[in-house]
Amino acid sequence: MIDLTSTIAAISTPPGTGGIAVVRLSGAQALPIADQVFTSPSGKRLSEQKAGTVHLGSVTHNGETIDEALASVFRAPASYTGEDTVEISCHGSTYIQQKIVQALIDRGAQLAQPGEFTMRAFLNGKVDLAQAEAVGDLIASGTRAMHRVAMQQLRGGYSGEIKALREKLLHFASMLELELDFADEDVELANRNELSALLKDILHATAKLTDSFAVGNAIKKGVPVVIAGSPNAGKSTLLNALLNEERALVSSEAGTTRDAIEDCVTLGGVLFRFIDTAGIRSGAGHVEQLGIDRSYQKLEQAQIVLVALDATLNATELQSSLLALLQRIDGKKPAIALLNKADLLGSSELAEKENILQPLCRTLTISAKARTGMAALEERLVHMAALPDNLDLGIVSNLRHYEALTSARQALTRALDGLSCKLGEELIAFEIREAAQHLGSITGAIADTDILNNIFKNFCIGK
Ligand SMILES: Nc1nc2c(ncn2[C@@H]2O[C@H](COP(=O)(O)OP(=O)(O)O)[C@@H](O)[C@H]2O)c(=O)[nH]1
Ligand SMILES: [Mg+2]
Repeated sequence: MIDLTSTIAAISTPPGTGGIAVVRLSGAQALPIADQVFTSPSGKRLSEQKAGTVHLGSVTHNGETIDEALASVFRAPASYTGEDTVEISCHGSTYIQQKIVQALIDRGAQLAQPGEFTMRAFLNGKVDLAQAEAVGDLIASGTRAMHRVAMQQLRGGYSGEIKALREKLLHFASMLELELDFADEDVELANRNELSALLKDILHATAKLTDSFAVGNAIKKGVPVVIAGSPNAGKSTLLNALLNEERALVSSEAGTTRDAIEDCVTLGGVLFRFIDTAGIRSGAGHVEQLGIDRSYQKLEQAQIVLVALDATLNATELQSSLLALLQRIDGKKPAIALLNKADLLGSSELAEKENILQPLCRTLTISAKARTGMAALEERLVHMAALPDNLDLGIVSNLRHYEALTSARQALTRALDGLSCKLGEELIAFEIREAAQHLGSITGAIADTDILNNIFKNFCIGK
């Protein structure tokens, strides 16, 4: 069970030494506990101070002065957690931080669990569950797009829409259930045409949200860019150049890369996940063939495809190599052909080959080994990964939400099918309630302890 009666304390700033650190204390006993360790020169106790005030004083424990610090006083419900809260800003020595937490625990506080402050904010109705999760995303945001998506979710995002959809579903479910009570009289409280139209609307709205997950997930986990091409084209060298480190094994022996290697890097403010694949060729041995199959799978997941080509090959070989890959992706994904190993060719020969490839696919000339042409490639990638400008509403980046929405869609589809083949109202009501339950799990209208523990265990302590 989740216990809200205790008063919890933790260091809220990152572990280690810093200029200052913040120790947070929240719960019904926050002020009385703080009074036992914090003294103002005026002698006035924190529990006598107004909400939203900050006080300079000393922190003492067992007769020893630990620090000169600032204490901020918040009172329920106007605090992050919705409870009485004291935040002590102290000097950032790890010794001082730990001593202060120890002093608070000795006076009756309990050490907070990861994310417990935010969990309390949720349980006390300060934020819904999707907003609480957004706090974790906001802290983890390393790019502008991640920050924007987390920020819109923190501000309510699609929570309002989901709450409204859920209420409509629950209304219709109860109408259908009420009809059962009048089964003999054959009344129809829930208009079937209206219900069918509503289900279609809701299905459309949830589909829009689940569709946005491709973008949301790319923002969170990096835009997936697959590097594909024949063996020895320089794919692994290119991966290393893009990541600016020696991540993948490079060898002149064909078929060295047999498994996909991937890593993330931020370019121009966008997080990319580059995926190096096994070179695609016919006549490969068994293990290499498994790698090639993986390459095809990875191509499926790609948002952008880089086709590495060895510029020393003749024009016909280059063309057929590029065409084979373009056929694979079937025009479904944006691709860039990379005429690699430019350092080995004269400029006129290079220009000639580039002209041949350009009509098939946008082509850039690079040397992955000498790292030339990389700036133009990066610029192109950033341009291609540009996010929609109307990001501000309804981008789902949270896997839990995506799964809940997908389950809701399935239940809604079953309900619609049930309506069209005139299934009994109790079965339709059951599906509608199921859809409503999945929607409710997103905002936390329905949330059990396991779900909560699962969500908040990934938070830092002190948040
Ligand atoms: N001269 C030159 N050699 C390169 C370039 N890129 C890759 N290579 C070489 O080509 C060979 C195959 O490279 P690798 O990255 O392992 O190719 P992969 O099989 O496509 O992953 C290695 O010997 C690399 O050093 C380049 O831009 N210029
Ligand atoms: Mg390789």
